[in-house]
Amino acid sequence: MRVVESKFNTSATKPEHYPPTVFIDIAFVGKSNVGKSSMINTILKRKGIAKVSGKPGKTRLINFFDVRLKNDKEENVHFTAVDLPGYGFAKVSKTEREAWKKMISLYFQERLQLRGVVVLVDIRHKADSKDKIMIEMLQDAKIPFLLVGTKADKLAKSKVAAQLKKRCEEFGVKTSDAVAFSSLKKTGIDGVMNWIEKRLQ
Ligand SMILES: Nc1nc2c(ncn2[C@@H]2O[C@H](COP(=O)(O)OP(=O)(O)O)[C@@H](O)[C@H]2O)c(=O)[nH]1
Ligand SMILES: [Mg+2]
Repeated sequence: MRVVESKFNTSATKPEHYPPTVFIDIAFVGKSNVGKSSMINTILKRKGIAKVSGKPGKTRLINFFDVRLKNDKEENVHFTAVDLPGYGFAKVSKTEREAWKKMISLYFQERLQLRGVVVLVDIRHKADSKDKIMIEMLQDAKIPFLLVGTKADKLAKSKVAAQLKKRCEEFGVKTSDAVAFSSLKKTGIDGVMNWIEKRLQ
C-alpha cells in the first residue's frame, strides 16, 4: 500500500462541520509537541500538509485530510486522516480544557466511520497520566488504537525496542499494537501503514 495523493479537506470543531465523506477515518492524537504533525507529513509524504510547529498548542481544530492509496493490485483505496487537537500543554484554562474534552469525545461518539486511532507518545518518556486517560477513553469506547513511540531517533538504536516495550507495559498495550517511529530518520512508516491498511479492510 502506498500513498499516491493527499490533500487538506476541512477543519471543524463540531459534528455539523465534519466533512460528509464516505471513507474510513483514521485519527491521530497525542500530547502537544509529541511529533504528530511531523508524523502526518511523513506518512502522507507531503512536507507541511499538517503544520509542524515548535510552539505547542496551536492547533485547536480537528483537521481532515483526504488520502488516496494504491494497494498491491494497483487499486485505489481511500481514507480520511484526522489530526485531532493536541492535549497536555501547560498554559490552558479550565474552560479550554473542557472544550477540548467535549470536542474529542463528540468526535469519538459521532463519527461513525472512525475505525482506528493512532496514539502518539514520546518513546523516551514514562507514561503520562493524560495519555493514560486518552487510552482509557479509547478502550472504553472500544475503538482500536495503535501506540506509536515518537522521536525514536533520540535513543540509541539498541535501546528502542526496550523503551517501546516499557511504554507498552505502562499503558497495558500489547507490543504487537505498538510501533517505534521517527520522522527525522523516516523509520516506522511501514509499521504504521500496515496497521492502517488492516483497519481499512
Ligand atoms: N528528533 C526528532 N524531532 C521531532 C520528530 N518529530 C517531530 N520532532 C520535533 O518536535 C517538535 C514538535 O513537532 P510537531 O510535529 O509540530 O508536534 P505536534 O505538536 O505533536 O504536532 C518540532 O520541533 C519537531 O521538529 C522526530 O521524529 N525526531
Ligand atoms: Mg501539530
